[in-house]
Amino acid sequence: MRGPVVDIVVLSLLILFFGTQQYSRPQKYYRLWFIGWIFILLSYAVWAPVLTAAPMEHLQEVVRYDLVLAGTLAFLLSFLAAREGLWRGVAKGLLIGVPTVLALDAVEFVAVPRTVLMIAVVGWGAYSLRAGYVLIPKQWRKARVAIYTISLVFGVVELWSIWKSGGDELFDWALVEVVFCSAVLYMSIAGRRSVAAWMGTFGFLMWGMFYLIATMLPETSTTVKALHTCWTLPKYFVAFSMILKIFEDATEEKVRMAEDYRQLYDDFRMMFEGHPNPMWVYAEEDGRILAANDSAVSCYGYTVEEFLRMKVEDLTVTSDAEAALLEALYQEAKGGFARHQYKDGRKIWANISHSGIKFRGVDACFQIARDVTDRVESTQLRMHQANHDVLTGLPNRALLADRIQQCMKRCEREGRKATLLTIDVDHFKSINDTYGHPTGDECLKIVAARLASKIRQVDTIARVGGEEFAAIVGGLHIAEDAQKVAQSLLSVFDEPVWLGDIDVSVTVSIGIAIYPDDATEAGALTRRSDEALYAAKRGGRNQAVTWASMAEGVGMVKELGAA
Ligand code: GH3
Ligand code: MG
Ligand code: MG
Repeated sequence: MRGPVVDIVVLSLLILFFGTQQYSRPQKYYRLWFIGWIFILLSYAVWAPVLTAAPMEHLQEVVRYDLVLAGTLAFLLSFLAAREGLWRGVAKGLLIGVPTVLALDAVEFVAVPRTVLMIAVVGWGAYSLRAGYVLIPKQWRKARVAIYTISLVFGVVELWSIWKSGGDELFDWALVEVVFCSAVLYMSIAGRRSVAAWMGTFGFLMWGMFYLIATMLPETSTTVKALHTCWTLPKYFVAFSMILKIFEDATEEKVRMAEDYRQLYDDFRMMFEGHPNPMWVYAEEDGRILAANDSAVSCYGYTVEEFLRMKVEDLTVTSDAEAALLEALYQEAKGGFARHQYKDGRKIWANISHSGIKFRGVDACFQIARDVTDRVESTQLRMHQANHDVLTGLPNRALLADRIQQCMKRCEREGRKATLLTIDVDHFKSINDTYGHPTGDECLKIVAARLASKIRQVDTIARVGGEEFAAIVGGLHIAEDAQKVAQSLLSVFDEPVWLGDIDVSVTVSIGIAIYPDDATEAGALTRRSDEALYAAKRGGRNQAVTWASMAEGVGMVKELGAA
């Protein structure tokens, strides 16, 4: 065995290290270092057995040199690994390199004509110059000049070596060329501030110098003998520099990531602080506000310190009847609505978007509030308009229909009765004709207000036609209660209606239908109530008639005194 086993063991460990690194890291050059060290290890393994037979010894020599060259080429390429077009360049290199290497290998066994070797060397040199031009980044100006110089000088030296000795030392020169080029590129890739770069450059230079000296001096010289005792040293320098580079990369990455995170944090902080809408973060557990932005401070009127002492529910007005109503209306809307109160007491409608987050290690909720008071109020107005009469402000026929249904259901549940009263102003046409339409309108408003004053909040009175009204009154124990209600409605016109400077005497006629006695369904109940109204009209007006009595042809309820 030749060469210390310890080198092979150490190289194997190195390969293991680079193998794991190239696996777990994105840097492409780690992969080429891994491959490069495998070649170097193989060159040692091939060199280890002592062979004596001439052809085998030559073969061993040739293979060993090929492997070292392949290894150093992998290192050289590793420094250009991030370059685009590298693999195309490598393919072309193989196209020229493989015949060149074969020609150089053949020298060991046969007499290769000088012209063939010269063509191979010139091809190799031309390729190196071209590859250097394409693959070395433009900004590495010094590196380019150095690589061109090395390629040219060694090209000439190699040609001279062929001329002088038939190319015996060609392989050594080619190796020194590749290793020197690697030294130049290592510094370029890692930069002057990298200890790894200095160490690696030094290692490659030393590696090249060892070969250079061994080639130029006779094997028997003491210098060469001394070099052989520490032959692996430059390679360990290179290997150690590569390990160092991996650590440098990791540190650099950590610093960069920390910087990125800081930048990201600053950006988000700025977006939060400067956002035009009020925003805050509160703890999921107890609603404590953990952060609030500038807009929240300026809109809501609390300082940040005050916000931090508050809970999110402190912003909400809870005992607000409207809130419940609109909450129900906007249930489907994303995020929902809330009734908020500013520090100065003003109330707003806020559209709230929220999302769960982790804030300083706490389960929290992030909210954005948009003031949508105008929108909500205009919707509220639109909804009111859709269901109410413009002149009197009373519910219209559509809303009444809804309330009749609700009332009937409630009464059914509670075992109570309800009454539908249809009310029509008597001879209203003549009021119009006498005082004019506008005065007629004023009169209708007063009529509506007087009727409404006798209807409880839970019941409903609606304007269902020109001068026709209808009231649904629930919760009655007996049918006769309906007549009492009708009576109270008739009595509100005991006093004449005062219209500016004229008093107008107004009476109404009322038709009464009872749920569930007269009808159990809204349409029928309405029809019955109408029929009763016409009976009241026919019977002389200013009275209330129940449908039941009408059907029997008796039982008119006359307004006391007025009849
Ligand atoms: P009666 O009901 O007692 O039989 O007599 P009437 O004069 O009230 O007759 P009817 O119900 O048929 O006429 C309703 C009148 O009410 C006709 C119309 O000019 C008037 N009217 C309807 N809507 C309005 C309104 O919005 N404003 C005013 N000023 N008048 C209206
Ligand atoms: Mg009328
Ligand atoms: Mg009418």
